[in-house]
Amino acid sequence: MPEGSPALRGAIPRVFTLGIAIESKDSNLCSVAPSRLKRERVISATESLDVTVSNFRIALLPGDGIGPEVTSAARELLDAITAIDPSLHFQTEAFSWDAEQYLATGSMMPSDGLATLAQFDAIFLGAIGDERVPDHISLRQIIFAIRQGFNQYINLRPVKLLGGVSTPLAGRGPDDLDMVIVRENSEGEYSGLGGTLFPDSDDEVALQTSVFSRRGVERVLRYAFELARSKGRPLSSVSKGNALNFTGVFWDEVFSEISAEYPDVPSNNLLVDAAALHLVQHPEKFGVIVASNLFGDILSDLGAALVGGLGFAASANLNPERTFPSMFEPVHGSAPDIAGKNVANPVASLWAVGMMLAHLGRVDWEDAIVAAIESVLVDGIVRTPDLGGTSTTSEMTTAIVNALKAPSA
Ligand code: GGG
Repeated sequence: MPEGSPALRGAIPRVFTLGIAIESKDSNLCSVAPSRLKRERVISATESLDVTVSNFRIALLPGDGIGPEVTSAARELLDAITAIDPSLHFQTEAFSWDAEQYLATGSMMPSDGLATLAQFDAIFLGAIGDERVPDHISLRQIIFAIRQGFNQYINLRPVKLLGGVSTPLAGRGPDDLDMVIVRENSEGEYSGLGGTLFPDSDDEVALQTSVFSRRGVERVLRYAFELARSKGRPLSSVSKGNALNFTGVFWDEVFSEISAEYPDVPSNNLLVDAAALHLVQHPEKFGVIVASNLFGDILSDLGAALVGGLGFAASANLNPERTFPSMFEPVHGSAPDIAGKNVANPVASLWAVGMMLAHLGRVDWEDAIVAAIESVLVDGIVRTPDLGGTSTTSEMTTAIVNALKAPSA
């Protein structure tokens, strides 16, 4: 089993003293090689390997728009977990790395931002995006900088219809819509490489370079196969080899090689356009979907639409080797039209907290959080406006927190 495979998820309790070895003061965050920031795991002489420390340090990046509101919901949930199980403690620290910071300093994140975050066990991100800062700058300077800088090459996005939520697909229910999208998260179409020639002229040219490395494609495919095997579900690899004659063909070739290592996992290879069609027509056929950065991003929004909207789309940016902290976020953006009104659906944010706990070794708490969310949705009394209700973000968060039960032993 390769290192960092899903079967190892949660298998590394915090029995380490995390010493931090930071060498970089590089101001170009994207160019900091991950290895220069990595944490040294040092087991001190007095520590025993079977001592589990349950104090987790969580960096909070509320961001812009509705980000602070959904991050407050996440914080409330963490407090509620500690109230139920005092042996689980979360020490949070919030950083105002947002549009205001950009306007004041010219950067979304300080030059030592990654070095600061490297000291945490996990990162929670609310939302990024403000009309005063071009999106390609704000996203690149914080979300992509963290994903690439911390080698978070897996982006997990569950697509699961919960009880009490309706799907736009006629005649379909929760049994038909239960899958996970594994999106390559550090290269592909979002590598950030490219340039422009002859700007502001009739000869203007823009180039955006897709990067598909053998290491990058192999590791995301292996991760997805391990996940499919652990769940006993089929795997669909999504690409576009008939049009992308270099990168698409390469992805398909590597998929064919890796699939030979997993003869027990039923798998198929779909063109991205066909995948979009089949997701709507036959969602029950999908278990795990693996795709490059762009295709995974697009299909996960389609998936969100099938299970109630972006308010239900949670995600985990994982560094499976745990050399760096992983980052957890709702998929939705900053939604400036409803920012500050306390009406955003907090479910994606709370579900992302569940994914964070699973990564920190407490998958039982992820299950408990999703169960609490589902019980509130099935009751149908407390609902934010995106679900046709009139409840506030705070009311829905409190209802979910009140429904939370300790995981069964
Ligand atoms: N909640 C995180 C956020 O603000 N996401 C905005 C976004 O567009 N992200 C792009 C991506 O996930 O690649």
